[in-house]
Amino acid sequence: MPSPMTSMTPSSRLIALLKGRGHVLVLTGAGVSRESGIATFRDAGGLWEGVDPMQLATPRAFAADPERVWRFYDARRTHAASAQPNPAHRAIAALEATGRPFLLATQNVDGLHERAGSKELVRLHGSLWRLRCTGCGDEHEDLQPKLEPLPPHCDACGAMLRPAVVWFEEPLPMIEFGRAQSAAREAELVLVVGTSSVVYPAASLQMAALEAGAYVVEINPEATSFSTHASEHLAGPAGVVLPALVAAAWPG
Ligand code: BJW
Ligand code: ZN
Repeated sequence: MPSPMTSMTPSSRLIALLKGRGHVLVLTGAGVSRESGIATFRDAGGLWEGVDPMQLATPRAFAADPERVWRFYDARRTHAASAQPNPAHRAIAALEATGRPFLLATQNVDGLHERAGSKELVRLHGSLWRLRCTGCGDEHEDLQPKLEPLPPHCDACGAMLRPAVVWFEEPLPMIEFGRAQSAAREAELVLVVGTSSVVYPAASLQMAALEAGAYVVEINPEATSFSTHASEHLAGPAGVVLPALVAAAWPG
């Protein structure tokens, strides 16, 4: 396996692919929202620091202590509601707006891509802004950050509501993951932005794209478990690297 080019400067191949008309898939993780002030999971100071994720992000944890799990998600809803999309979210929306075949598959649940204007988007791990009933299965949008009292209950059947996010040991939404897999097979260019690439099956998409022949570029200030496989690694924050890529491909 050849080692990837690690650099702050995009290659001429990447700029040519950006200017072209081929399918583009963008895969994002928590790092893309870091510059909006939203913590990642596994970096220093991240959401999992000093916390066992299995005590917060599994169906078993929710069954054992729904109020604790809800306090975690309520705090994140409150924080995300006051956060703003950053230049990385906007650059991804600008790339889509060039009108080429495009898909954004995000692991993020914060809603910042949508607020930046992304339209062709699949949410692999659900949304902080959707609630699902543990009794009747009804799912609906709820944009108010603070839910009182916790845990909230279903108006229709009285059972507990849960955040419609994907916890460990739960399957990803089939249609959304299927769209991302198809895009990984068809894409000419894949940008993997701000993810540690350790959570499966989301992290299988970048490998699938490589195996199908795509040029796969990782944008991350740190090396990850995917870096040695990437066709190119741009070592910098997404909010700097992505706007620079857009400016390089479409000057003026
Ligand atoms: C910057 C930056 C800047 C910083 N700019 N970058 C093998 C195959 C399949 C599954 C498994 C497997 N091995 C184990 C599993 C199970 C498990 C798994 O993957 N575990 C691993 C951790 C070992 N997977 C699952 O359980 C999944 N489900 C499943 O497999 O179901 C099977 C099944 C089938 C049929 C029936 C039943 C079951 C589900 C996974 C769900 C993950 N959920 C979470 C929580 C979501 C809700 C919430 O938000 O609370 O998703 S965990 C958490 O990790 C969250 C994230 O989306 C996900 C990924 O994290 P992400 O985004 O990569 O963040 P970080 O913090 O890890 O990385 C941030 C990166 O940003 C870093 O690299 C920084 O350097 C970088 N960065 N600043 C750019 N400015
Ligand atoms: Zn219900």
